[in-house]
Amino acid sequence: MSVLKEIGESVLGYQPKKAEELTRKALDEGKSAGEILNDGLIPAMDVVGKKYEGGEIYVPEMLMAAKSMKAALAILRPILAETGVESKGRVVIGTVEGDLHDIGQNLVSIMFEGAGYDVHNLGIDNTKDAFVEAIKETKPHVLALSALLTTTMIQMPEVIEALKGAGVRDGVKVIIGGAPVTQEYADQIGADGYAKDAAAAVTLVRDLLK
Ligand code: B1M
Repeated sequence: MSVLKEIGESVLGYQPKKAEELTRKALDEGKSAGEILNDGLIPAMDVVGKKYEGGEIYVPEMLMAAKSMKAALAILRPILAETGVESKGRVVIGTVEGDLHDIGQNLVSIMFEGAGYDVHNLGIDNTKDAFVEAIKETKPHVLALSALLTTTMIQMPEVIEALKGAGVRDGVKVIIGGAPVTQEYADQIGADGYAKDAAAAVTLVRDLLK
């Protein structure tokens, strides 16, 4: 079995320690961080999602799979973020209120760091007021909102309205992402852009700040 497949199996087997060891092994074998992510970790998380959806596994298993993914990501973070370039701009990122899924947004955050942006990661479950406060304090060029649930994506327009109410909407580009979110939704709620994944988020921000 290839080491990338083994990494996927360690996520599916809920083995954080093994995921960590295998990630180091894959790097030693010359695999790139991108290959480990795109051909090992992310497809495994997709399988985990499908198993959950099909009632084959429950939240504790999903959490252990997430832990395994995070253990591997901790090793990949410095490699993905390796950069010598000066800051290209400031980005504030966070999941919206009620949303506890942080793996994807951490990945987006790492990719921004790697592309030379200053990132303020607010973590999970941010109220609209927390976003407004962060915008006032940090004065970012971009606010990136993440939501993984159909029940939490509806917080995104609330955040945009709160920014307008606080008079800070015009000074910041708002972009959105996360599995249930689409370009159509971004247009509908008046966001400045939508990115389907971490790489697309970097391209989007580069284009928006041109
Ligand atoms: Co949750 N969960 N979960 N979960 N979970 C999903 C999202 C789900 C699709 C599973 C399923 O049913 N198939 C489903 C959502 C259904 C829906 O609403 N449509 C679901 C559910 C239902 C739930 C609970 C309600 C379960 C329950 O308690 N009954 C609960 C809700 C908790 C809450 O948030 N309030 C819950 C809980 C959890 C755990 C805590 C156990 C755990 C999260 C742990 C953590 O993140 N620390 C978890 C996990 C792990 C998942 C799955 C399996 C994996 C998510 C993940 O990390 N993917 C997920 C199923 C799936 O996605 N396959 C599922 C890997 C990650 C790299 O991808 O997050 O999509 P992703 O991020 C991508 C893009 O979306 C994009 O770029 C990222 C990288 O390329 N992106 C952005 C994300 N944010 C962006 C921001 C941007 C741009 C791009 O800024 C502009």
